[in-house]
Amino acid sequence: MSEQFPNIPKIAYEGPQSANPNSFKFYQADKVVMGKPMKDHFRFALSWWHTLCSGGQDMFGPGGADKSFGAEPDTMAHAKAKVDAGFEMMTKLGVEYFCFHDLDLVPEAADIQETNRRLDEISDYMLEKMKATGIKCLWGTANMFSNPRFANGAGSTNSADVYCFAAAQIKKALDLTVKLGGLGYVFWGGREGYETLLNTDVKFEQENIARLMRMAVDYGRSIGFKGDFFIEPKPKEPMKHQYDFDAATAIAFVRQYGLDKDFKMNIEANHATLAGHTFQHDLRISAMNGMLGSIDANQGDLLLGWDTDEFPYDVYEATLCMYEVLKAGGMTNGGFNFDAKARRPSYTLEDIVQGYILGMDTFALGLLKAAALIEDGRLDQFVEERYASFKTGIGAKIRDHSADLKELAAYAETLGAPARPGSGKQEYLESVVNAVLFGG
Ligand code: XLS
Ligand code: CA
Ligand code: CA
Repeated sequence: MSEQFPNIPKIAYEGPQSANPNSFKFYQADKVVMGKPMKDHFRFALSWWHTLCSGGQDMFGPGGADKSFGAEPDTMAHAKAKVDAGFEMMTKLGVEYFCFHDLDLVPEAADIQETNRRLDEISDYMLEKMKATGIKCLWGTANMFSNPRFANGAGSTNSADVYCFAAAQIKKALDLTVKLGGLGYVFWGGREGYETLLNTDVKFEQENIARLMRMAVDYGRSIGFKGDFFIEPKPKEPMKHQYDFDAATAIAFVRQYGLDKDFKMNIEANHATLAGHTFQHDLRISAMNGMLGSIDANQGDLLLGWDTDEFPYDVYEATLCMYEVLKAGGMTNGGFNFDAKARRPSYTLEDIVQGYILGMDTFALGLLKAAALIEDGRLDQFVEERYASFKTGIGAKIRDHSADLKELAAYAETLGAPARPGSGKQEYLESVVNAVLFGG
């Protein structure tokens, strides 16, 4: 089998001074940070769809990236060539995991039996490669949004037949995830949402999504899937209203329908910002609810306002992300999937490799700086002191539920002029972040 990236060597750490574009400047897989090697903090994963399938097309024209990998597109030979290329790229980058949709792996056939046969064939081939390289599966999922049959959603469709088709895809995607030893199974809302209330029964649609998820959990557990199910929130695109808007909405959903023992959140940076939040916000909301499951590591462009899925280079964002991850104690079955693509004008395979290098270096730097922020301790200390009035006296009584509204009102009457809460010191704290990031 011919090499797909003959000009790309195994990517090694050469340090920040290196001028070699095909080297890591900050990512050192085995460097121990806060008690764990870098690679174990991350479990970096390759996204099959962006990396091996998409040619960079947009609404105005086809992409310029050639993803044929020397084979005729839409054939099983091409599916295998993508496996070869993917494993070559992961091996060269030291990326130890991958994520996939069922239909990233093989072309969809006219009927589900033939599609499933193709999936069996390709997953046998992938298993061989996994055994030979030690590369593992982070999570699997089903593409229930591209085919026009899913125009009105999958779990939220108005058609019972389409709903059953979605069930068949989920069943097979779970079989594949278990076969490949995947740690997680993702539900991204896809087209689970609506365009207009004039034709939509929102309550029924949400109940139906929950029923499908419950069936997926029951089936997954029955075939030995021990990992986590993830919901990946996104506020819009492709639908105007997506039901899994953000972490808070998705957490409320899994609790409402009794799915919270099996589901956690897969937080994507670009989806959080589309929801009008920071990436850090959705991570915090997930973590404080014990639901920080996994991360889709990318970034959006705030000037554009759609899901641009860029390789992350913003070190501030990566630092604040890693700050949340470290404080949460890491993720059990999760990792950092680069749901990211090179820009359309960056159409060579080398550009993609360099996208991964950029993303891995950005997060490595983020990890180092987040660890430094925690070690520095000033942020933690400030927050601790900010709420100190709740540790003693009337504040302690509020915390332990031993005071009622009358007692608080009586206490307030003894205070005279209204108390002020103390400065939030945001500017000072931001300067602490800068000092830790750039102070050497
Ligand atoms: C699309 C999503 C998708 C999920 C997996 O916006 O990011 O790629 O991660 O279905
Ligand atoms: Ca996205
Ligand atoms: Ca994603």
